Amino acid sequence: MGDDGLTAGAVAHRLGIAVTTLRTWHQRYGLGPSRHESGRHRRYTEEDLARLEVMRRLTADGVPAADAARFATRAPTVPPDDLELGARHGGGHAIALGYAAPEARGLATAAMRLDAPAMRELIASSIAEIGVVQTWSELLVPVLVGIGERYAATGRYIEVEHLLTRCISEALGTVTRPVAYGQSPQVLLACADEDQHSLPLEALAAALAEHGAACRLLGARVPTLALADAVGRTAPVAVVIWSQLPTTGGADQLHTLMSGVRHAMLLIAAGPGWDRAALPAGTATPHSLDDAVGLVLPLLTRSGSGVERVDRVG
Ligand code: B12
Repeated sequence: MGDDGLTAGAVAHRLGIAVTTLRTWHQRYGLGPSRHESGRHRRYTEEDLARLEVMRRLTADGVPAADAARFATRAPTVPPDDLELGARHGGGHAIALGYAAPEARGLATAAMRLDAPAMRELIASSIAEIGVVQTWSELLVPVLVGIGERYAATGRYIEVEHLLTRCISEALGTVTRPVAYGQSPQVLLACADEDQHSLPLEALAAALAEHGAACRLLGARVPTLALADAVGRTAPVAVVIWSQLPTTGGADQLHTLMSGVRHAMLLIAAGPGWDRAALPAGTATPHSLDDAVGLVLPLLTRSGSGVERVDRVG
């Protein structure tokens, strides 16, 4: 923390709680910022943060807020990072993130508390502030990888993974979708057959929307025949197919799909599951969300569909 202290928003991000909760704790229990600077909003010090961390932990464990606040205001202050570390070393309820932004730590904390409103607020405010691509890579991916590793190591926390996934989907879904009057979206997004990992495509749909580009997102587990039908009926200029797992990344489904395509179309095989050596010739394989956006957008500009969209909803 710099000498200036932290704003309420930054503290809420770090602790993984909503700003409104922070305000309530300040108003009701006096757990507010102690540094006063005239002409500026008051800032939270390291000690304030440590007290609030104690408050957060106790309330998360079910201690009534008033009792937790009494304890938190009396407690000797321990830097929050030490508390996180203690929990992790003891194998407690924390997601190990390695190097990650404080915001990602806040989201991980909210996820472990199964605090859906806080998760939604953290993700939505990040999208509003830094956009979908950066929110995906700096906030969401570290926490998704962390929870995946926690699950692999313990076989537990499926409930955390499911609620986190739900909140990410909801927040990505709030990005305003473009409306291209009289024009059909020219991009199709689908998960490979039997693959349930739709979040990366939801991120792509939201990132494209930020650029004013519309798409059709078919979602999880799309059988090859259904995808071929959709391609035949909508003649997209690009199709992005996501495979997360080696078991869903057989290239045969892409060969089958392409054998029926009669128009110019870029096939994009995204995700770590694909058997890359066996993909149909000309298949693009992006390395990141940003890369995938960069592959799709120029096609839309050329074809005159999507990005020259007219209006926005809302
Ligand atoms: C959320 C999640 C789920 C959710 C998915 C919900 C949803 N709507 O998406 C649910 C609960 C359904 C699920 C189910 C399963 N899952 Co899962 N899941 C995850 C988790 C936590 C996040 C997935 C994700 O979104 N990854 C996206 C990013 C984080 O991953 P990435 O591929 O590394 O992304 C980089 C590149 O691919 C690259 N990139 C390249 N091109 C492009 C293009 C675009 C557009 C983007 C965005 C990125 C990109 O950039 C990315 C960084 O952004 C991962 C953990 C992980 N490390 O991924 C496990 C994980 C993928 N799951 C795993 C497993 C084992 C399963 C199950 C088999 C569990 C079970 N026993 O049932 C099932 C399989 C179901 C199925 N048939 O698909 C394993 C896979 C291990 C393996 N390699 O085989 C993982 C790695 C967890 C683990 N560590 O064990 N899962």
